[in-house]
Amino acid sequence: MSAVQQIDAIIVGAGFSGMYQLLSLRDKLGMSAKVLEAGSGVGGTWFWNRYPGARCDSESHSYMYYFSKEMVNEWEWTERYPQQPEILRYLNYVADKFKLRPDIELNTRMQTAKFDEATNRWLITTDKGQQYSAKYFITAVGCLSSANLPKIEGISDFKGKWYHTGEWPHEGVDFKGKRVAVIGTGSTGIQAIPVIASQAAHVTVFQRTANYSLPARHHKLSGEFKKYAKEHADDIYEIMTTNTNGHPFHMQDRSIFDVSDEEREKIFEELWAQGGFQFRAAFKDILTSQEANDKAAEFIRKKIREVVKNPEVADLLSDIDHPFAAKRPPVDDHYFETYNRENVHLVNLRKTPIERITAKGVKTSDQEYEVDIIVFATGFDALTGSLVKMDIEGRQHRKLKDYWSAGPRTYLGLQVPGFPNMFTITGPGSPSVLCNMPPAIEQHVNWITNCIKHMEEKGLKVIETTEASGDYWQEQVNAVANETLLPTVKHSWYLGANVPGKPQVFMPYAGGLARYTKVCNDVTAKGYEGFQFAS
Ligand code: N01
Repeated sequence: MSAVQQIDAIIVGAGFSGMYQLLSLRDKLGMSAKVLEAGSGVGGTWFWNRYPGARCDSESHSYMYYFSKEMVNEWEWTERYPQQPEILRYLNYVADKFKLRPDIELNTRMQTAKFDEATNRWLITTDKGQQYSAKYFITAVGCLSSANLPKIEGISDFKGKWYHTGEWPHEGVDFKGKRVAVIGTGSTGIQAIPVIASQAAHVTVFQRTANYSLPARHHKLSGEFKKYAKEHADDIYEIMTTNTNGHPFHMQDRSIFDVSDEEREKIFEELWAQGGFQFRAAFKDILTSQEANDKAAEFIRKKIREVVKNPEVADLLSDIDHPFAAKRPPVDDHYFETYNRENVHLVNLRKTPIERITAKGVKTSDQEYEVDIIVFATGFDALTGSLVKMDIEGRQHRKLKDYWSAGPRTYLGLQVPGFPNMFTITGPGSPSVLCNMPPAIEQHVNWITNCIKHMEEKGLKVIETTEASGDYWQEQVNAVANETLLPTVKHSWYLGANVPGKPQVFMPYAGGLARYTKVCNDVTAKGYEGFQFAS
């Protein structure tokens, strides 16, 4: 162990949130801060998720920071939806432009973070033997970064290669001539399957739950659009930060029942042709009224049946058991069309569940599928997984993983009762995954930075939230979720239901970014209501 280094703040994670938090504390407040990052490069989610077809399904001009006008003008996206390598290039450009690298420790995993009640400081250790004493401890670990590998018996018996999409090898995977199994048809599987199918000899897709997906209609950005996005950056940012999902378009202020059947069909057709999440924003009640949702859902089912030529396969793909967008809807590039390929076979796990992995492949209840490669597109231990994996200890030796054993408890998704001076960027209880992430991250980092500025100016040593605030916020999170159809899906990762044994609590704040921002601003205006300070 090396000597303890005194520092103002330790940040864990060098993705979108950690890098902006570093920049904000260091360059805006003149504080000392360091980012600890387990990966060998910056980028967070976009450093790890390198599976074939990995893209963002937010449009590129909205999937970026807006805090620097110069950067918005300088950076040029090439496609409507950016691919993983382009996003990673962007984040590396940000690290270079703002000279962040000297304060980012790569290949360094935080091991323990313990709050010392005698000094009101966090003692943080790393796997490299470093020790830091920091006033502030900020987690920037992402919401979808702890890979969920299902406990299917026999994985270690498999003689071929297997990969989880969230921990994809940097050198890539050569699928040429290979028989491939893909398990999982969430956003990731739906992005990866068409690309793998175009390279492999044969692909068997193991579907447990059929999923809606919206066409992306990817295209290269025209010079005209790039110019428009730069010239209208302020307006675009205004739209993103004053709506529900942080996207660069507003939800239409009309009910699905305000229009005739013909008019509705026309609107859906136009948005389907346009592609992307605008479809979800066509009517304000798609996610709040089951009857409204049924209309949108039926339109998508009809589209699936139109695209997929084999009626049995079309039935399997369109037999969807939950409301549209109540699980995170994927955006795809010819996903349903892929099932018209000769080399793609769909297995219905609802009828024939996986029994085990064997030396040769995947054994379901009715047959063994021999494959060379298995791809687990099985998602993440979302929102809390990365946080509880870390050894974080607050007041009176309270361990985060114990405190959250019945589900996460936070105030505003920003702080946890009993964990003073610790902030959780996009923590559970904030809009995070229900939003386009960069504006949600900027809002959180700005709030945390302003709070720290306030503390430094007033000479305050400690900020912490209370059990009562945690209870109050949990009620708010549940109440706004219950205004929507989101909690009706019992097998969603929003509830933690995808990880066996995980407590099932609705985790993100479903009230939308604009409403949430107002709540945070009101809390500040009322002298940080719900937090306590000590000097
Ligand atoms: O994970 P998921 P994901 N046996 O949990 C199946 C974001 N994202 O990585 O639905 C068989 O959604 C599981 O089946 P079921 C985005 O927020 C963003 O796809 O549980 N199957 C499901 O089909 C997204 O929502 C982008 O029945 C098993 C799949 O695996 C989030 O990441 C791109 C199984 C997992 O789907 C997670 O998406 C990609 C088992 N034992 C992802 N266990 C962007 O573009 C699980 N499954 C920004």
